[in-house]
Order: sequence, then C-alpha cells, then structure tokens
Amino acid sequence: MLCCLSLAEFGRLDLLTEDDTQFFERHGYLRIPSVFTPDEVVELAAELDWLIEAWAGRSPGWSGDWRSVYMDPETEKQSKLVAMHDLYFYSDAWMRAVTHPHLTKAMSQLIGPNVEVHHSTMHVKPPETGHPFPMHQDWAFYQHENERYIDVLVHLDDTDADNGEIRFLDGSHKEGARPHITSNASGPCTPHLATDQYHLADTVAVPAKAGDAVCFSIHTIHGSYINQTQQNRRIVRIGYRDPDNRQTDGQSVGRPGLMVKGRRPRQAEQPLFSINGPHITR
Ligand SMILES: O=C(O)CCC(=O)C(=O)O
Repeated sequence: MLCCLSLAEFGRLDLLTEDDTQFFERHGYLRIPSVFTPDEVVELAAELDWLIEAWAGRSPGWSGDWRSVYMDPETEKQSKLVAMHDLYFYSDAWMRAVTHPHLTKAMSQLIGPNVEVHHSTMHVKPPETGHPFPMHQDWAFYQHENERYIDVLVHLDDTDADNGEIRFLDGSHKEGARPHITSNASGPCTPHLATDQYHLADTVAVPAKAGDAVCFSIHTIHGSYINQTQQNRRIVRIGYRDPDNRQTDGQSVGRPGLMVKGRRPRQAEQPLFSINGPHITR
C-alpha cells in the first residue's frame, strides 16, 4: 500500500537537505533516491504494465529532422515510444503516486508551500530501438510564466548508458526559456533545440535506481540516448507547479490540477472553476 506511513517513514518526510536544495538551484536537476519503497515500485510497475497493454499508444515518437542526426536510417524506421498522459485518470496506484507524501514534501521544499499537480506522462522506451529524446526544455511543451515548475521522472527501472538514462545540460535552467524548433521543411514537428548547437555529448548523465525520482526545472535542457537493451525502460514524468505560476500555452493549458500541498491563493476577482468547462478561468 502507498498510503500508510509508519513512524520510521514519517521521519523521512524531511526529504531534502540544504545541500540538496542548493544543488538543485545551482545545477537545475536533482536525483532523490528511494522516494518509493521496493514494494511501492512493484505495485506501480505492475500498474504501468497494465496501462501499457490497456491504454497507452505505441508510435514512432517525436518528429523532426533531429531523428536523422540521432539515429541511422534503419534504427529510425524501427524506433518507437510507448506513451500516454494523465495516468491517474486510469489507475488509483498512480493517483497515490502523484500525491505521495515524500514526493509532495520534496516538491514543496523546491517550489514553495503551495504545490499543484499539472500532468503525468508515461515514457517507455521499448527494447533495442526505444526512442531517444533530442535536447529540449519542457517549457516548450507547456509554457509557464516563471520557473516555479518542476518535472519529476519516477523511475521504475534502473537506468544507465545502455537503456538511455536521463541527461542534463548542467546549469542550463539559469537562462530561462529558449526558442525551440517547431517546424522543419516537411511541416510542423515536435519542439526541440538545434542539433548543431546543443549536443547530448555535453550533458551530465544521471543514472538512477527504480524508486528514485529525478527532478529538474522546466527550463533545464535535457535529452537521452536510445534504449539498446532487451527490456523496456519505464519512466513516468510528473509535472508540479506553484498554482500562481500561470500557464500561457501548451499541454493541458487552462486545466486546473489537484492541490497536493498547501492552498490555491485566490487572485483578485478570481471566479471558481467552471463545472461545465472549459476551465480557462485564470
Ligand atoms: O524519458 C526520457 O529519457 C526523456 C524524457 C524527457 O525528455 C521528458 O520527459 O521531458
């Protein structure tokens, strides 16, 4: 069960040290070890495998000319990504995961007293040709006004160079949002940064263990290599924000999320959220 805290576990609630928060501010990313216990990982992994079978889409993944830089033609044809959004609409285990006290406490240490969940997204790299990710900021997918937005990669498998661990451009969050390429000669493509200016080879690898959470700023530039192993590489990204950090465009814009820490301050004249949608009330 994910919900009950023993006294020993309660002691873990002060999850991040001063050194951790300073590391995050300086580098723009942080690995938080063992946020989820081995039992919790087993449950979440089983639920994820069910979601993969029952709901997720299997597609060639992100589009763009970057694909021919990252992959030879044969690999490019075979490369696939298994993905879906908002896992907590489909699985109570994932609802408990995004509201997990250790995780939400850590988020409030980095974001502030009030924390709202924005989305969750499954990224599974299938065996051998599982999708690499070009260098990008997540800001390009869900634009927000300030930096009080953190993405968390919940690891369900150990990651390393062979299965495409997450990699960050150290300190790149400090310059804020950067323009991304959103179209190529053949038409619109998935947002990414120019392959001749931003190189995966310049990034810091952050291998992690199943149960770890690797968090990073919405402005931290990152990417990853292909999965060359025989197993799925299973990660779920969860986005958390300060509810006062207004979203201006992109994924799920205008949709309110659950408050997982603190309160949603009321802006002047702010109406209640509409019960008839759309929810663009801010
Ligand atoms: O799953 C990965 O390796 C990269 C994920 C990523 O780039 C993202 O979630 O923004």
